[in-house]
Amino acid sequence: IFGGLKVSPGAIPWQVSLQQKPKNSNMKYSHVCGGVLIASCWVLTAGHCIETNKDMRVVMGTLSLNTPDPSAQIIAVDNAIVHENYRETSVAVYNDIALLRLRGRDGVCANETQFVKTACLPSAQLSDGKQCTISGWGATEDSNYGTNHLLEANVLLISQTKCSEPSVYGKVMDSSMFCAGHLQGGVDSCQGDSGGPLTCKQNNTSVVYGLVSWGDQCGRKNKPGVYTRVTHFLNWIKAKTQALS
Ligand code: 4AZ
Repeated sequence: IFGGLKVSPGAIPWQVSLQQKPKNSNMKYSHVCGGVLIASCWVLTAGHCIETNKDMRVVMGTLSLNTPDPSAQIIAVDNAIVHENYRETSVAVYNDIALLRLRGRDGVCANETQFVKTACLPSAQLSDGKQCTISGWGATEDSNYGTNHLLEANVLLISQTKCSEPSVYGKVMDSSMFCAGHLQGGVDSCQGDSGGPLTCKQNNTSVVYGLVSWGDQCGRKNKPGVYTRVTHFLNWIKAKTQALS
C-alpha cells in the first residue's frame, strides 16, 4: 500500500495473507497475496495469485507477518477455483478472481473472533466518488518488498468512463473491473496487495466491493489501481460456494 497507515487490531478482520511454497517441499511459506474471508471456509482472492503446484495456506487474525501472534489462525487451502474466463494480457487482467476452499470440519474452518470475521458481499453498485478502504502487506513507497505490518488507505471509486479515457487506461477496461484511487497519485495498492480487499460502507456495513488486481505501477498520476468488480461475480461466487459447501 502506497500512502497508507498502520491498521489497528481488529479493524479489518476479513483480511487474510495468502502464502505459498513449492508442493511437498521443506521450504517456508511466504506471503504472495492478500485475500478476503467471506465465509468460515471460503476466501476470495485474485485469479493471478494462484500458481500451479504450490501448497497454499492462509493466515488471518494478525497484523504482523513476522511476529508470532496467539490470535493468528493458520489454515490450509484444500482447493483453489480460478474463474473459467480469467485472462492476463500484457496490459490488463480480466476476470481476476478465485475462491479458496479452506480445510476444516463440519463446515467450520476459520473461527470467528474479535480479530477474524467474514466480510459481506455487496448487493448493489456504489456511486462514483465514494470513499472506500484498501489494505495489504504489499509494496510501499519505501519498500518494494512490502511491510510486516498490515497497512490501509482510503481511495475513491472512479467512473468507468473516466478510467477508460486514453490518458488513464483506455479501451482495455471491461465490466469485470473498475478503477479506484486518486488521479493525482500517491495513494494506491501495489504488488503484494493483490487479491486483498477494497471495502466500502453500504448501509453502514463494510462490503467487499473490489479485489486488488492490477495497475500501471503504483501511486502514479492518472494511473489508479484497478480492482476486480465483485458485483459482476456474485452469481459465480454463489454457484461455486454452494456446489461444494
Ligand atoms: C501488482 O503488480 C500490482 N497500483 C498490484 C496493484 C497495482 C499495481 C500492480 C495497483 O500486483
